[in-house]
Amino acid sequence: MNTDIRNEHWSIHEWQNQIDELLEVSDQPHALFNINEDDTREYDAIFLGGGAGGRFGSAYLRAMGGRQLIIERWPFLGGSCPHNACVPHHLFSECAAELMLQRTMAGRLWFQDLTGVVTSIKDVVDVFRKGRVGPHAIMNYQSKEQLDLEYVLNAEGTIIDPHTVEVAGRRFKAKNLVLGLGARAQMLTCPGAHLKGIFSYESLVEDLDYEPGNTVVVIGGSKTAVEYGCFFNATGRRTIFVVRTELLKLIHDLETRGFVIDRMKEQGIEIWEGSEVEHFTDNGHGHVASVQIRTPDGIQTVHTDFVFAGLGETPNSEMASKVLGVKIGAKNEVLVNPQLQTSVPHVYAIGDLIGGPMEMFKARKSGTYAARHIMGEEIAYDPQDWPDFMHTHYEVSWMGLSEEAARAQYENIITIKMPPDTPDGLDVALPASDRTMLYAFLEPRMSGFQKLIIDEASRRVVGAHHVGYGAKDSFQYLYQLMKQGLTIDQLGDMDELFLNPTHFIQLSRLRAGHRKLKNL
Ligand code: KPC
Repeated sequence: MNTDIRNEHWSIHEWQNQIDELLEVSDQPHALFNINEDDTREYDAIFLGGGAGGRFGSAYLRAMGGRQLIIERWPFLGGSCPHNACVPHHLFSECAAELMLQRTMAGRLWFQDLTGVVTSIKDVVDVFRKGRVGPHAIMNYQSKEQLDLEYVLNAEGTIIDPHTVEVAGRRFKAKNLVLGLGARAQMLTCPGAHLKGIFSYESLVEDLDYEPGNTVVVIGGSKTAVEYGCFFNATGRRTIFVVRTELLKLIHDLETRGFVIDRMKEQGIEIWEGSEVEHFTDNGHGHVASVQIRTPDGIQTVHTDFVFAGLGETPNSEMASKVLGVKIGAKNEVLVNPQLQTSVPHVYAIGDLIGGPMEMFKARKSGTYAARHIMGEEIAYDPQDWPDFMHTHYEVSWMGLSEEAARAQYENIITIKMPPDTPDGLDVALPASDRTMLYAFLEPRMSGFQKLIIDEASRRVVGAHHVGYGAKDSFQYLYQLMKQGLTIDQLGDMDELFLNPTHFIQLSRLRAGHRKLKNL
């Protein structure tokens, strides 16, 4: 069944009800067509996939006067972010931060004693599952009523050729095809990996239908594994990370990484590095009962009914490779040039489909850059470096060089740190700001860590690192300034919103008067 919704003008709440219903009956084909049949122009582009890349690319192309069409298999636009990736992970990370505060302050002020209390994982997953159609509905409403985009939802598009896609019994033609088919969670392959109770970020929010027991095994040592693992730990469960090499290699600054890992260990997290899962055993009903793990000290068996695999993602490049013959890289990613063009004329690829970094900014930017190229602009996009972040129980943000890389690259490096290097170590009441005030006063070693890295000769900021809360927002702007050559003097001349999470402006001002810079 297909429904023409061009003349429907649903409110966000009405959209929520529609999406809820369509998600409930996902086995019955029911496409929603929002096509402007009055527009007789040929489409400039079909965006196959309505995630962040397809949506932003479409909006940009439409804004430039072009005609676009999005074809999306889910009943909503926005892709994996609001459905099973960034949005749930931020919800879980916020819970981890709240629970760590609650547990740390237990028995003091108004905080309840949570000693021995294990809080529900399933309840939080249910909160997400119930609420996620809210953002979904906003994406659909905004795209139709405010951005005037054309789209087909809730139907899988099939590529016919570089100019043609078939969806729900109709064929659409365009001058160009933009592939934004996303990526999927990498699966384990060892014996028993098919058992129930072994989750990825995708299956967790779809399939969790029981309350996990008190032991969790997390496989992987990078962003997804750590972000979910810290939440499970914060609920009061024994949490073991099984990491093939080392934990959190993506945080290059060793001091920052050390602070992050030490605080994870303080929360009771067990980190088994140099270790790999050999197999899982069945409890007799198709559910995981235990995990056999090869560690540097021999085989260990952990009894658990709940395993989380955070192994990274694989681009969904199969259809494009098979039907169109687009060239694929070693990690299954569709290869593109700086204009986002694939090896096949008139076929572009954007977002997670083109490989790492599988981050929102790249999905959105690559979509808009492809649109601009299609509309005749000269552009080049090469996502080489970017400000980055992740969550443990804290928010960790970084940009530019690590201290080690900066020292290798420049003759003299100056650092400005909080807490400073003193015999007191971390046990001092700074940094302190929003969401770290209670730690600063009651558990100072937990109040965070921050470091600014400056090339002495040019006085330029070349790196910054932050563990605490609220710095992500400043880093996305600070990074632009850093790329433009921001000096310690210019940073110190800014007006800070006191108390602010990074303290960098005030500390730079204290040192900026020195012709010969010193550490602080
Ligand atoms: C939190 C949020 O922005 C919802 S998910 C975004 C999807 S999109 O706007 O298409 O990048």
